[in-house]
Amino acid sequence: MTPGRRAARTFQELHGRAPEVVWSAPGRANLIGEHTDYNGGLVLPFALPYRIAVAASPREDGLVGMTTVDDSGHARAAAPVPLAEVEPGDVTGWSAYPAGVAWVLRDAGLQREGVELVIAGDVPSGAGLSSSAALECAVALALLDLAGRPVTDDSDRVQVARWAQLAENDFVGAPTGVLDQMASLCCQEAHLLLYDVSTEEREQVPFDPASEGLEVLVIDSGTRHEHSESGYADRRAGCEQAVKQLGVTSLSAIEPRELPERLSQLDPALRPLARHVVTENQRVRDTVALLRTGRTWEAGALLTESHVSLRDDYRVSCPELDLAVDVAVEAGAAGARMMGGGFGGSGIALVETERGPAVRRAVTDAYRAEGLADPRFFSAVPAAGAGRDLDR
Ligand code: GAF
Repeated sequence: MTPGRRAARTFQELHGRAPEVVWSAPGRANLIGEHTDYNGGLVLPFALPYRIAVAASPREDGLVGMTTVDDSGHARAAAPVPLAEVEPGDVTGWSAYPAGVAWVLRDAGLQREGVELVIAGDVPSGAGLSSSAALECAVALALLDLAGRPVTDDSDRVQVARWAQLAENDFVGAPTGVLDQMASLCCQEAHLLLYDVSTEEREQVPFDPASEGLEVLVIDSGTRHEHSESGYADRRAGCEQAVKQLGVTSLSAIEPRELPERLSQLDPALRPLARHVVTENQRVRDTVALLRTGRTWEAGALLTESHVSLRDDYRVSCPELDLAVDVAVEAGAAGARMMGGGFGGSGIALVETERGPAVRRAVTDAYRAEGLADPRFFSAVPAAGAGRDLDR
């Protein structure tokens, strides 16, 4: 059963009526362009065929009711939140995401009444595939629809992404960029989304690796290191310091040719951060140029360069992701890299479809040899972005 159908059915069972609206939003993979978003740079994500769906109807008592339902039909309700009074810090755990979105829309003057939400999804959680951004986006779209402002126009989606990011930054308290929300809202089937965070320019880049005998293999390392949140916040703060020292608008305003001179003006501890951001933006441009000319295989080398930069300069990888990347490349992948915030989660490898099973086996064997739990794999095909869930 799809998440949308499960959410709608559970809503009916719990509340004795059909939900007024059902919207869903996907998790994401990012081909390349990591830790560039909050530096005003370039990202190149695509939507995964895994989604979070939200079934919703208004409630008259001013409360935000939130229930999740898992694939075996087990429902779990969070304590309802009073919309008019809720403030950051009041809600913790998973329900902080939907409550945060309601809070943002309340302050924007768009959410005036209570609401009942039932949430179902199949985005693997804790795997760095943006299940939380998918949840925020699906909730935002459902609430806007109930408020009489259904989002259909492509241009409204950037605003929704900003609201969802605000919920995550200011209500949940995670200082993330806008990559995940933009991917969930603006990606299209069979395309990558090239997004420039500074200019807000967007472009859909056709992406069909299967037509070149290739696949994007997602490797879930099954690990999540404790310092992932503090590590992310530290890197972000380091980049902000570098911006101040250089007097630039963002690290992405630095051209690759000015990099050596700019680095020499920086505190040595901050140089690797700036180098990663500037070179990563260039790798995104180079990747798009290769894809546009049907040279997808060659883009693999850029993925591996991105990994090396994230590992050595930005220092957000971890031994489990390094192992997956090294072994995938040794086993014949065109390239591989860690993906997302880092310190655990998933990596991706670009592989010839017929070599996929050998790459999976090699990575699994290497994990076993290190006494690690088996990683999980899936072949990721670019799917549709968020929308009204009609499949129910
Ligand atoms: C996480 C964040 F949520 C994104 O905003 C982005 O910074 C990413 O890490 C790194 O590219 O997914």
